[in-house]
Amino acid sequence: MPVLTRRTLLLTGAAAATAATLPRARADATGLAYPFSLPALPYATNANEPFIDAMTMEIHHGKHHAAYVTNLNAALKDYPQVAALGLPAMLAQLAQVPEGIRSAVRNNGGGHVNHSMFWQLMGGKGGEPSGPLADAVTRDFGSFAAMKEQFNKAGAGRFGSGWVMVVVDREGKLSLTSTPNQDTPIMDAKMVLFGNDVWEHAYYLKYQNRRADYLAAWWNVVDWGKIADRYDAAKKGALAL
Ligand code: MN3
Repeated sequence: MPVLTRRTLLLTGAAAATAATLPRARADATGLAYPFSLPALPYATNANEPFIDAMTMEIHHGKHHAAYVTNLNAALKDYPQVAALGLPAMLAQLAQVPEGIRSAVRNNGGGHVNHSMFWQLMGGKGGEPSGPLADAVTRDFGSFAAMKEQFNKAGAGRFGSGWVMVVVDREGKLSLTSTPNQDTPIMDAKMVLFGNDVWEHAYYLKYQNRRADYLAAWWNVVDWGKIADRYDAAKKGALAL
């Protein structure tokens, strides 16, 4: 096993300069420090009905997300120096994670951060953002409607499984991206403002093959207050995941 330390990981490689600006994971209720844990849903499993049904939430959170956490902990069991980095730093420096566990960290670590983010943004009433976030949406996408249209198109166009996300930089500039599988923009040292899961497990029980219908319905459960808080945190460099 290569001898990796937080210092050598942070000081080596092309991603080091940007990765060093990412916040460290904290050993708190977010479950983002080793041993990683499944964060509780911040609402009841039926809170997003009728748009997302309770059984989908139960399986998605209690089985799929839980499996990412279990598998990530198992992968890191014999790699305490990697585990000690915390997830954002680990994902931002994947090339330096030992090859034998790199895929497991990528898939399960990505799955853990993506879902931990995803649960936070739902349980809301939809509508539209307000304040500085609304201004940024208009500036960077043209309008709120244009952002939704581009987001839904990117989500529908993601072949197979993955995510559609809006990323934000330290200046508050927004842009759209889509990632395969459980990859996250954190792997490219970018901050995720919000995103939607377009894996079939996120919608198949209710929507079957109609991903576009799921994407359209999802906006009804978005909590724009939570996303506005993430926007403020991102501009301060204080977004935990
Ligand atoms: Mn999922």
